[in-house]
Amino acid sequence: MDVLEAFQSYEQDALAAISAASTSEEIEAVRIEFLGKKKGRLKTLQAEVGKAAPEDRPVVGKKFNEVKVGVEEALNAKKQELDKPKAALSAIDITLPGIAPQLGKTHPLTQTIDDFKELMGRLGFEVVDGPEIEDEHHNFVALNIPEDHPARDPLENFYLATANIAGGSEGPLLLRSQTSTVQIRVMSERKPPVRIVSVGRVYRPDTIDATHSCMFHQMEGLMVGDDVTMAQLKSVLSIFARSYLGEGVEIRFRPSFFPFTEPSVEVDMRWGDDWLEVGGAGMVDPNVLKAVGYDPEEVSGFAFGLGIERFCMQRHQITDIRRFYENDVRFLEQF
Ligand code: FA5
Repeated sequence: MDVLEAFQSYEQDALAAISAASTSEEIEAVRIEFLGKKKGRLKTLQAEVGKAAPEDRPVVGKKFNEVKVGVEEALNAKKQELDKPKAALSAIDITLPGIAPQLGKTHPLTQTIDDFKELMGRLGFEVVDGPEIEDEHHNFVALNIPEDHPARDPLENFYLATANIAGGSEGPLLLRSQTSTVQIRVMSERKPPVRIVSVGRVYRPDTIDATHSCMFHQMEGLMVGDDVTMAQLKSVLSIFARSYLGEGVEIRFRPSFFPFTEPSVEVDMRWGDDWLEVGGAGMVDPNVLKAVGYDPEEVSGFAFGLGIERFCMQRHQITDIRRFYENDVRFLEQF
């Protein structure tokens, strides 16, 4: 019977095409070709069933249905297989809560340092760097600190048990005890006017308590030029303190002494019922200007050195400086 042969070749062609299809698009093309309602090859076969002799019709009709169902099933199975990635994707439950990645944070002192640099930049001060390992010339001599001054006592400093490998100067090396060293480095290299700040670590063998550490940070400021005055120093420090700590900040300038400034002040801030010293400042001493080759008759300048930790403590109501160095994430993640 010709029609049965036609069924067989249809079935063979269809199954071969189904197994050859490798994408959803291809399997859809196979479906249209072999099972399509309008022009598919099945439609032609169906017409053959109608043409069969009446006595053959039950057999032909049954065979037609078998072939049709077989091809449909094979096609659906293949389609499901090809659609699988999509099915797997839709099995992801997007309503489940996610796992939040733990983000790192900047240390509160680093945040303060960044804020300081930005604020002073806006006031027209250039940010410069200086080395933490220093010689006595930059840490003491050029700063007008005489040999017998208590600040030069070996027990008050971290001297290094190493030869002077820095070059350019004689004598022992130490970890700098103040950022004022950078004043000397900058003025030795540049002609006035100078307007810089420098932020960094300093080291002193102080007894550690709630407001003292043996390693801490300072921001040095220096402005030298024609007619630089104490009034300008006070307004720069007041503007700076108000910008960082808010308009309500209570600060005072207390007469003091530093070998490298004259007159000198200490800067205090309200600390509960008391005051906390946050920095030292003053007009650059003529001896310092001379040591770097400037003429004190021509230029004047002011300088200041602020304790970064103490400003940060003020801002965040931190009552113990040791918190900064304990690496306790419960503390650090609050900033
Ligand atoms: C100085 O270091 C001067 N070089 C400041 C200066 C610069 C004066 C320029 C004049 C002109 P003093 O030793 O007072 O000064 O320290 C300055 C600030 O550093 C202090 O006010 C305080 O805020 C901070 N500081 C000092 N010692 C410690 C310490 N052990 N721990 C934490 N902060 C400290």
